[in-house]
Amino acid sequence: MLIFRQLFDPQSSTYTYLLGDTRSREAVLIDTVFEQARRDAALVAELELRLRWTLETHVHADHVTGASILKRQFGSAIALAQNSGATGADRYLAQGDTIEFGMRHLQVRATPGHTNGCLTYVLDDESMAFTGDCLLIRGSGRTDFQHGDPHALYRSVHTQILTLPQNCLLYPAHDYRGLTVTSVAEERRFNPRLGGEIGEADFAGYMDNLGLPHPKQIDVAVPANLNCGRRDDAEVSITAPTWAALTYTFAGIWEIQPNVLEENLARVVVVDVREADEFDGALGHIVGARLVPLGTLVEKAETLPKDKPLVIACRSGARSAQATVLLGKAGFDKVANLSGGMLRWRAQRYAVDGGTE
Ligand SMILES: N[C@@H](CCC(=O)N[C@@H](CS)C(=O)NCC(=O)O)C(=O)O
Ligand SMILES: [Fe+2]
Repeated sequence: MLIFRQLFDPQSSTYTYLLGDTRSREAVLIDTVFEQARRDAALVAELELRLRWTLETHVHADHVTGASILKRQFGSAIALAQNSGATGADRYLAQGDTIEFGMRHLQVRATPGHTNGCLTYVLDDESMAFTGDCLLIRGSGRTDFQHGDPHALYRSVHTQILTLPQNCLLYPAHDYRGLTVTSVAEERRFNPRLGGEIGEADFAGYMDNLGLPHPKQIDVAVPANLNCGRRDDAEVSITAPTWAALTYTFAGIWEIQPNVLEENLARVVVVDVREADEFDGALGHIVGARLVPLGTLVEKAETLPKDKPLVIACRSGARSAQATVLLGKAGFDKVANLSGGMLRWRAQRYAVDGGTE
């Protein structure tokens, strides 16, 4: 069985794909985005996967890859095309290579044209293929920089992609209209640049007249990606909070586990966002916690300290998760949600004021 997720970066309209083998839990990510590495890492952790590889379909011009950050976190190996000109990868790929994850694998096809180092990854049973910026949904990658060549792209599409089974699903690296997936049969019939009877010269004529502005990030992205996403400038924006060992969730919330809160109780302010009767009720409350019911949190926010970390608690961890969002908007940057709320805190037998056994 296969675990499959399609993830989206709205800034660059990039799709990142997660593929995992259910049995061994080994996984690969295709085309990660630097700014989304934390999100991707959270999903890998929540699905209890072991990230073996981060794969690039090419050296991207519009965003920096998250490959190096993910390698630091998971020890995943970085792979991209031999022809990409990139340094610092763990493996350089060429036509016919395979990337294994558990009992599954991806086959590597060289599909140059958008860049000279573009690859398409085809799943072992040919049910899906990841075409990068070679074939886009009803479109194609541009061919006007990074050694792009419309003739090469035309041949790549016709010999390596449209020859796959008709019902093979095709997943691109980008879509600028929110379209998510297509198939070989569809693109053979309906691709306005490459389908039907359109010939190589027709395609080249089309591409030579696209007239697109260069990607906004190209001057940052290409040098960083030529070194597999290693960069100094943005390292700060991706570092985790240091005041305690927090967990970032795929839902987008920073959480603190009960045992970590217990160790840090003296250094944080616990804000309990339940109602007063719950605060004084059967579950009790954490020693020293301040009661600020969720409905009053925004108006009372200015009474909370900004220099100390805030840990937000409620019954189950749901209302407090929303409280962390509201406090984030109110300008608090050291805020964490107590994972599992008072229910888990009590289940793990940590101390409370009040409450019943
Ligand atoms: N406006 C985008 C441009 C993105 C762009 O040029 N994308 C490339 C892929 S890296 C492409 O081939 N686009 C094809 C198209 O827009 O039709 C940006 O600044 O990042
Ligand atoms: Fe691209």
